[in-house]
Amino acid sequence: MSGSALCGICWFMAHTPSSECTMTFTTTRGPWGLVNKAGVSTFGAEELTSLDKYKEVADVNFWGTVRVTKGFLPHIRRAQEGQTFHLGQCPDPPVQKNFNIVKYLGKWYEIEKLPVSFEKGNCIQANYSMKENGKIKVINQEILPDGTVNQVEGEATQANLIEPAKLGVKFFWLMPSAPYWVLSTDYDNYSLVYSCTTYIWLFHVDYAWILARNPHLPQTTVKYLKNILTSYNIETEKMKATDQENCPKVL
Ligand SMILES: *[C@@H]1O[C@H](CO)[C@@H](O)[C@H](O)[C@H]1NC(C)=O
Ligand SMILES: CC(=O)N[C@H]1CO[C@H](CO)[C@@H](O)[C@@H]1O
Repeated sequence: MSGSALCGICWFMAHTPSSECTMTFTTTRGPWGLVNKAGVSTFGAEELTSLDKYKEVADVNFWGTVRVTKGFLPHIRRAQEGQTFHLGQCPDPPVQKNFNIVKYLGKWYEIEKLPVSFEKGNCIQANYSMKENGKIKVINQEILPDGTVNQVEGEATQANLIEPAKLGVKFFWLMPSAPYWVLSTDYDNYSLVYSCTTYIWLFHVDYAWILARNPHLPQTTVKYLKNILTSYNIETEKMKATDQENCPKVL
């Protein structure tokens, strides 16, 4: 969910600062997007910092926002664990040059991702294919802990042909498009995908995925891709491997 999508909520809370409202969001687990019903994000250490800290980062005009944010925190805290949450707006790392969407289509396996969700699906795979309307069909599949297959279909678009590696992906028509930026790919072996969401102008949450054409990717490649993230000041410590062992052939 993007910052703009939260505006209605901000407005509501700004105008009713002491109100208790329980909000449930249907959100996707990043652009990789397996649907879950959770809150929006987890707030970590920053949540414990004083209001003065927010004062430093926020313009005076943003005070309403800060108050809203503080009021908002309890509602979103119970959401996904382990998300990488930072003060400030999203970074703007460079993306894959001369990105070729056609070479990128097909099947990808999720090797590692940031953040970890408490929902531990495994065998997470995606299949990208071209639609007649020029958009990209996205099919994500995972095996849930109870053994059932969860499949979600979405649509990706290249919003800006000057930077074709910056895609947007959505899984429901009313959901705002989430960024899906291909930072680096060789098309045949690996892809490094980054996404970031700014919440209420003050915070951002990083998402990153290492994908591969095979269920396994050499550690040297994984390390190479993590170093790219690190070089853009994107934390990789919380990345977790996706289990791709003993996956059924149906996927
Ligand atoms: C990917 O999706 C396309 C279009 O739905 C389909 O034709 C193709 O067989 C799929 N590929 C795999 C590997 O599932
Ligand atoms: C470095 C590496 O693993 N390269 C491989 C990428 O994929 C192509 C096509 O499958 C292989 O030929 C390369 O060896």
